[in-house]
Amino acid sequence: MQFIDKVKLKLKAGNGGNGIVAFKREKYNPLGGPSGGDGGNGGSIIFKVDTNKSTLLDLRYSKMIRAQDGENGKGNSMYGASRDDVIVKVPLGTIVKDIALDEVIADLNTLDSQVVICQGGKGGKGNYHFKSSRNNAPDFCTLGTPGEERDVIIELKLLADVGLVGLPSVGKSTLLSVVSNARPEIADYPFTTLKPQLGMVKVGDSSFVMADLPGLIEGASEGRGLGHEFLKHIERCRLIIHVLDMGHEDPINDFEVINEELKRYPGNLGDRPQIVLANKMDLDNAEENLKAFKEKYPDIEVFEAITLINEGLMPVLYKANEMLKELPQFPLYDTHKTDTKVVYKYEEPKQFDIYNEGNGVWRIEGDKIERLFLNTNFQDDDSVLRFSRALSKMKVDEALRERGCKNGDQVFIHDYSFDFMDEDE
Ligand SMILES: Nc1nc2c(ncn2[C@@H]2O[C@H](COP(=O)(O)OP(=O)(O)OP(=O)(O)O)[C@@H](O)[C@H]2O)c(=O)[nH]1
Ligand SMILES: [Mg+2]
Repeated sequence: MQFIDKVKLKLKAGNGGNGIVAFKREKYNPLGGPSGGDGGNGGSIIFKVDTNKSTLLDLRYSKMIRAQDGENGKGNSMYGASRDDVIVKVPLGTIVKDIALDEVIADLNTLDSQVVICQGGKGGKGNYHFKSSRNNAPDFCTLGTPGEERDVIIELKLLADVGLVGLPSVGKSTLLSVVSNARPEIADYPFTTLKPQLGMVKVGDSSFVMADLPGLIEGASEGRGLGHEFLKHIERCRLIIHVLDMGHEDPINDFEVINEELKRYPGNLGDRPQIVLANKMDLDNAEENLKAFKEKYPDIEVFEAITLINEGLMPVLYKANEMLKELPQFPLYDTHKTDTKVVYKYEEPKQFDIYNEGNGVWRIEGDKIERLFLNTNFQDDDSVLRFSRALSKMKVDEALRERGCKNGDQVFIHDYSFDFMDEDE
């Protein structure tokens, strides 16, 4: 299970300042000499890994990052000021893709990774520089070179930090929905959630990724209720929030059943750090059940909540955040390199989903299709042709038609849209 966080940015390094032409005018040296100084260098834009970051959230709001231009040279052979580089701090596991070049230009996958993404321009030379025995009054200078400019897509691949674990219908999806921007399906029947859902949770200045996992049942470790399938996801989470429905008949038993399944799973997920969350404290029996739980497990810290109305959850999030700081990171992903392109091992991506947004507007989402989209340079006809061929190979048109998409309807993939043209009509 991977969470792909994606941000599109414009980057512009500073231009180099221009050299200038100037001559000294001194009292005892009326002819003077060339004295135009050099321009300063423009600032570069550098991406640097910062282990305190685990998300791209703070970049999401900056559409453009630019470094300052170098100052022009001055008289008296004085340099113009060079400008500081802009250091953009990103989480480990960030890759930077240049949209126009259509390739990955940086892969910040080690703790000390630091890459110049846009080189600042060099300052030009003032005429002072060009003084020679043959020309002691040069009247020319050079201009600064422009700073590099790029449109990039920044992507982060990471695993969930926290997994929500518990029996079906205890309120896991409800929890994710109130603490993050994820919108999982919520209903009072078991196995509402069949696939993990991820959301970004912000706590103070930090944030972490929370995974809403399908409910577990007794026998899961032997495969009951898609058990292995579901338990597998928990393996990738550093911390478990064990959610209990305190309105149930016997939450102590529920708690033990789940822990037993975790323990039985190969690799012993029973060792994974847990936070115990007593949910649905609004229900009858809840207080009584909680009391019994605390008597049975006096050493376990229990957090009480009514997730439905977002009550009691802040302390849980803070606790999770604190614990995560101490817990080791798992390796982010396996990579192997071929030439300059970086290839990531994905789980087999889902082809695509089609959403009907009404009024003849449709949206297509899906890992594979979105990657295709990102790899397409829409300024380039060949590239666009390749894109549309790939779409037809994935039978996107057919799927759209089946869902009721009509000629002239608008279909969106990311912020790109095209008019639906059904050739069969
Ligand atoms: N009374 C009460 N009901 C809650 C609370 N939290 C969640 N629920 C309800 O419990 C039911 C199940 O919630 P979900 O969030 O779908 O449960 P889940 O754990 O994700 O369930 P599965 O996906 O099936 O494993 C829903 O009807 C929720 O509205 C709570 O604090 N109090
Ligand atoms: Mg659910």
